Amino acid sequence: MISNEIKSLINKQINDEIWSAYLYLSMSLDSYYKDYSGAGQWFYVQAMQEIDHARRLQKYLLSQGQHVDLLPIDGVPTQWTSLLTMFEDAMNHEKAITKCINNIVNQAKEEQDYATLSMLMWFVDEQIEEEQTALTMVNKLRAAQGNSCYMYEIDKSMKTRKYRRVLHNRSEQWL
Ligand code: OFO
Repeated sequence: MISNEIKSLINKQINDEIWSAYLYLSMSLDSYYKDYSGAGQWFYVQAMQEIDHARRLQKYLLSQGQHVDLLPIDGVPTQWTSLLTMFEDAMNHEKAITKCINNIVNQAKEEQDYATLSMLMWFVDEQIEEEQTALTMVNKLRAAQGNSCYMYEIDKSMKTRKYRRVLHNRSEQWL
């Protein structure tokens, strides 16, 4: 059974993951508004994946006999001056999320809570990918500054991103 401290950290992390989804949905909508439909698709997929992250944490709390207390969702920015600033914000956000995950890992280590540590390793690996993906996009967009043809190609390539639901058990059920 997990401690109250771990429960409340995971509960807060669920809120952070859902806030991430809200942030990326906002980025998606701002992209579509500015006719960057590739970036719109890319951020939409990202938003859906964040909901999956929240769901994974919810499933873990339930498995530990805990109630999931959904917290209020704060507002998000709604406009960005460029795709580059959008992706820079996304990259910085992912770095902040990594810190939150590491914070829970540290607490679980301190409590010798191996079940939570095991569950969190998926998130540790996921954050490596999340940060790296955002950094790659930032680097591409920095290189494309002032080159509209290259920007067009980058946006087009982002449109190929597809949502693949993160499954949580072998029978491929949601919970
Ligand atoms: Fe859930 O990884 Fe991004 O925020």
